[in-house]
Amino acid sequence: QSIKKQLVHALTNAGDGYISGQYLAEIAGCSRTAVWKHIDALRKEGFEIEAVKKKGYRILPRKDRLTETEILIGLKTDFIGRSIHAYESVPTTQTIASELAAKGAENGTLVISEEQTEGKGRLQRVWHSPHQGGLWMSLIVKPDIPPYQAPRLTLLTAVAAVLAMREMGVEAGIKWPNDVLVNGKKIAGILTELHAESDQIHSVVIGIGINVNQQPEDFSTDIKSIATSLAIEKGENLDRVIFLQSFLAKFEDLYVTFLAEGFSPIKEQWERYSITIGKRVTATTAQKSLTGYARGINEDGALVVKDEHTNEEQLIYSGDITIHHM
Ligand code: BTX
Repeated sequence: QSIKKQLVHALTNAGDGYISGQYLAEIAGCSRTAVWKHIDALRKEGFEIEAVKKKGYRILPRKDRLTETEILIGLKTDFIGRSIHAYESVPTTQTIASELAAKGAENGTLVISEEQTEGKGRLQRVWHSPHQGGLWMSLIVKPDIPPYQAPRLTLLTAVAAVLAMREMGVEAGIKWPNDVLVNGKKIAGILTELHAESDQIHSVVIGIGINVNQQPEDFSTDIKSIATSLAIEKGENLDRVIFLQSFLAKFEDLYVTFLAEGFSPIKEQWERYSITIGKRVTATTAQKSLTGYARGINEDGALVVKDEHTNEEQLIYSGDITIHHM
């Protein structure tokens, strides 16, 4: 640890210049092989260190890193994202967040990782979460609402994501229940997990995956044609920390509004940005499949579809929908 710290210190103080391995070895009081090993360990922690023959090592400025400090500087929230657990690589932030929640983590705790090796979507699906490309995070909230209202938080989160994207100039829309799309392609996904006992919520873990700086070639073949990122849509890379801070602020605003004023103001915004409402859709649930006109959502976040065969309104609580463009 202390050798690593000395190396970082020496490299950082060298500014744009290079430092030879020999010199680093002298400063740290170790062998050149040990220096090399520590440099390798630092790289694994995310430091970018260049090694050039005959010149030595050079550290590149640390930017766009999702560390606790980077996220806290400039964060404009009261409680969302104030307690941060940031990782380089984890299987999934959802499990870590659930464990922290069980141990009494505070309301608004953020778990975030540069990479997830077992990112989860809904219904056992996979969420691709490559290194550096996106924001993979779980928020722990403890709202004083009955458990049946928890799905409203999924809708609220989608609104927060859309507002943050629109602020960056990307015209995102929401496909019921939780897909955030741009030009018909998926840019973000939301997965809400509830920890409750009978009529009492203990905590809600909201998982949010947002594609930020991936390029088309970064997407694996199975999602290449259906996925997009903010960078692709904008034509330039974004600062993930700034986007994250904006998203967290928007989430907090909506969350506070929801608890104080109820779901109507959230529902109104969700419907405004929805690309599902007013369309002919096919809804597929575990029990049935039906086609009809999507009228809106109800207070529980269920999709209201007017079945075109029976002419009756049906409520869809969970499932997937296909939008038919007429
Ligand atoms: P979903 O079930 O609606 O979407 C999963 C589907 O989306 C996959 O089957 C695949 O087709 C597609 N997909 C997978 N990865 C991506 C991607 N990076 N971009 C676009 N499309 C993709 C949505 O589930 C919920 C996703 C929540 C992800 C967050 S990330 C932080 C937290 N940790 C974790 O493991 N999950 C959540």
